[in-house]
Amino acid sequence: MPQYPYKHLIWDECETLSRDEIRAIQFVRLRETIRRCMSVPFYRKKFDEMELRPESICSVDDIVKLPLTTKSDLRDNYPLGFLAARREDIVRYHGSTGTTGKPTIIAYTKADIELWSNLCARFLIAGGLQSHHTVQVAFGYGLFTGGFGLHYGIERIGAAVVPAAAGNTKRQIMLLKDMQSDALVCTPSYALTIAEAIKAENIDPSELSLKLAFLGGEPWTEQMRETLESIIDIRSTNNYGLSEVIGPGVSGECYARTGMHFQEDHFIIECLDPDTLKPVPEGCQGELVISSISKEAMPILRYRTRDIAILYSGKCECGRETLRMSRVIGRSDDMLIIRGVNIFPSQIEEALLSIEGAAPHYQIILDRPKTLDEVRVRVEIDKNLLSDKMIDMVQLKTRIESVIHQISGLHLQVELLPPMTLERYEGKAKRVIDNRNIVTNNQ
Ligand code: DLL
Repeated sequence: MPQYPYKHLIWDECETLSRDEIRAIQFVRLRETIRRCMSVPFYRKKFDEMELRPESICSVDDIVKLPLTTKSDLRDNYPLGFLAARREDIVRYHGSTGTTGKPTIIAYTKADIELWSNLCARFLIAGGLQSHHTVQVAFGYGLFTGGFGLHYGIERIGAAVVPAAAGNTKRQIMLLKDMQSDALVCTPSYALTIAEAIKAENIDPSELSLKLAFLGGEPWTEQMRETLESIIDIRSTNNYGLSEVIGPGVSGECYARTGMHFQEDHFIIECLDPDTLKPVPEGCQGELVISSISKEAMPILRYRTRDIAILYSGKCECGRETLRMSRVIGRSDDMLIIRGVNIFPSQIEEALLSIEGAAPHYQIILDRPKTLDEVRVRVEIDKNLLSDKMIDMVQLKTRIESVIHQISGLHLQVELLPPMTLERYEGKAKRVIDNRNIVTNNQ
């Protein structure tokens, strides 16, 4: 593995500001963001109720005086209630899945896209990408922020993009070989699938030029990284983000891989106890609460990410002094990430409820036998729907699978069960059995 001189792994000078300089920038941008948020009815109402003005914020620490924002606040204001810019100034929309079939819509102005491209460029450079490289993007392109976000970051650096998009593993491998791609961008589980297919096809890794992988969008472990890097000789880095805040580019590992550096000149990070909503001491697990302080179209204040992680401070050998986060250790809600797609059990329940005779007793079983998530939805059906005709049962199963697909965008395998098969619970029903074991360590 080549040793990179870290001084070349900085995209712009703001990345190596001192803590005091970062705080000064954060203060100015936070006040400006509050001013901008006054045009959003949701925030204006909250500020009025709390008698808050931009002048009430006298330091970054005063951020705790500001209201929190949750996914359901965004949902209640679907699609564009959080817009803080004129509709004609919007140049792009993306979306993220939620508890209902409707996504949360995120809007970007030209300046937001510019900012986002730079944020992605920063973590790509930090992880070793260079302008002469070719990068294969195997993320979905569409409402999901992964594909376009990374695509623009790569172009910003001046590297070449192969926009392969997600899926079709054979074609991914062909392109990796034929285009001599230096880097791969996708979810960690898909990277592992590609690596295992390379191994299964007995392709000599020396036929590839792959040296780097930029992986994110879902939880993964150090073990997965080791397996991946034992199959193909690459250096893989982790990157984190979420649509509501901007998309990928909120934080990312540098080549030293000592946690994901937050881009603190554009985001203010808090780590709170999800129950008391009080800050946890550094080094302890808590829920990340993130404010975006440079966005125009949809700035967001104190967004409860529901992602549980640990924050670390201290200067990294790469020269950055920004806060770093551990891997995402878990969630403070019940959201599942299946093959990179966010889904709530309630979405599956919604699908089942729409079919007479299915539900209310169901169970979602998640496994990762190899590298990709497999999901079985076991559902009890009403005795009136039971039939000894195979065709009836197959039709019912297909109907349920297609409603789940319509609501969640995922093809899940449905297993029909006779009444009273599933265990009954006296307290909370255990609807989800997650055997994937993907959140085991936290570096
Ligand atoms: O997944 C943005 C993204 C795309 C990040 C590509 C990195 C690469 P959403 O679809 O809104 O946005 O999902 C956000 O995904 O709250 C986390 O729970 C999870 N997540 C994202 N990155 C990581 C990561 C994108 N590196 C949700 N490790 C977040 C663990 C991650 N979980």
